[in-house]
Amino acid sequence: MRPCWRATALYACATTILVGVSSSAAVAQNDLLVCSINTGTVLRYNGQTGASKGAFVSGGGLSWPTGITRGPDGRIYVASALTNAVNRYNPNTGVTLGAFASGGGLTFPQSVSFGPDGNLYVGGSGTAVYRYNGVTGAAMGAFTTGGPLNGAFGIAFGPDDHLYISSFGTNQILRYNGATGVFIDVFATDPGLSSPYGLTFGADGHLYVASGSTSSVLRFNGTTGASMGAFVTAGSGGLGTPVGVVFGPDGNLYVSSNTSANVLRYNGTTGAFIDEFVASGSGGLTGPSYFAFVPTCGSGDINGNSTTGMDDLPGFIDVLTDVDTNPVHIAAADVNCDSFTDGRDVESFVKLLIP
Ligand SMILES: [Ca+2]
Ligand SMILES: [Ca+2]
Repeated sequence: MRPCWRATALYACATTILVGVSSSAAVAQNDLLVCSINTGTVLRYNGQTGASKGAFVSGGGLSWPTGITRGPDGRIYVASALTNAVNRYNPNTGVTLGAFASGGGLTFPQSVSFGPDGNLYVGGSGTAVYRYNGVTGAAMGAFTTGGPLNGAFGIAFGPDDHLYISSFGTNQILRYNGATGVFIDVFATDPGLSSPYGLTFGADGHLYVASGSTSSVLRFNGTTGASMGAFVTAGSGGLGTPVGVVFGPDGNLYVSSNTSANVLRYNGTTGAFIDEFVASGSGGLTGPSYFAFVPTCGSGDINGNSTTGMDDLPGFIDVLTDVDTNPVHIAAADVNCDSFTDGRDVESFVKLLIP
C-alpha cells in the first residue's frame, strides 16, 4: 500500500482503501442558517428542533448579512449588504471563500437566488436585479428592465420560471420574464402589503409574502396574483417586522421576526401559529433577516480539535471502515452532506484538506 501521509497521494490512497465500503442509511437532517444583521454573523440551528449550534459564519468581511442561499455547488452564499457583495462559504466549516459576486451596479444587496439557468440573481436597494455568472461570479450587469421596481428586497423564481420581486419602495410584487428580464406586470398588490421583504411559492402553488410594516404574511393566488388576504395575521405569535419566509422540511411556514429576534413557525396549511422555533436571542441572534434550511454537513473534524486537517485522516478512515462507530464521528465524516457516511465522502474530505 502506498503511504497516505503525502497529500498529493491522498485521494488515490484513500480511494484504494475505501473501495467497497458499504453505505449506511440515515434520515436526512437539516440545519437552519439564519442571518443575524446586528451581530454581522450567520448562526446555525438544528433544523428539526431549533436548538442553537453556534455561529456558522463570524467575521470574514461579512457586514449586515441579509439574503442567503445554498448554491448548486453546495456552498453557502450570503449577501453582505454593507460591503456590496455576495460572499461564499464552505458549507462544512463556514470558512469564507471570499467575495463571490460584486460590482455591476449592485448596491446594498438584500436578496439572492440561483436561477433556472444556474446564474446568481441579486436584488438590492436599486431599481434592477443584477445577474452574475453562477460559476465564476463575474458580473453580467442588470438583468431586469422596465417596471416600477424600487428596492428588490425579496426575489423568487416561480413555478413558471419567471422572476417575482418584492418591490419594497412601491409595495408591489412585480413579475419579470425569467429568461429575458423584461418587465411583465404588477403581479400582486394588497392594501395590507407594506414594505414587502421575502417571498416564496408554496407547495400549493400560491405566493407567500412577508409584509414588514404590517407584521403579517400575505398570500396571493400563484397564477392570477389575486389577493387571498393575510395567511399569518398581524402580530400572530408575536410576529414583528417579518423578513424571511420559508417552507421547512416539515411543510410548515417559518418566518423570521426581526423585532422579536426569533424565528416563528406557522401551520403550512392554515397559517395558525405553532411555536417559537428559534428562541429569541438564541445563540446571539439579533435582528434576524433571511434564512435557509440546508443539509447538515459533517465538518470532517473527526478528532474534535476544531480544525479539519491531515490529523483527521486516520479517524476518517477508521469511520469509513467501521473500526470507529462513534455516532459523533460518523456525523462529522459526512462531509458531502448527503446523510450517508461512506466512500462517497472521500472526494469531499480530500477537498477539505487540499483547498
Ligand atoms: Ca481535527
Ligand atoms: Ca456523505
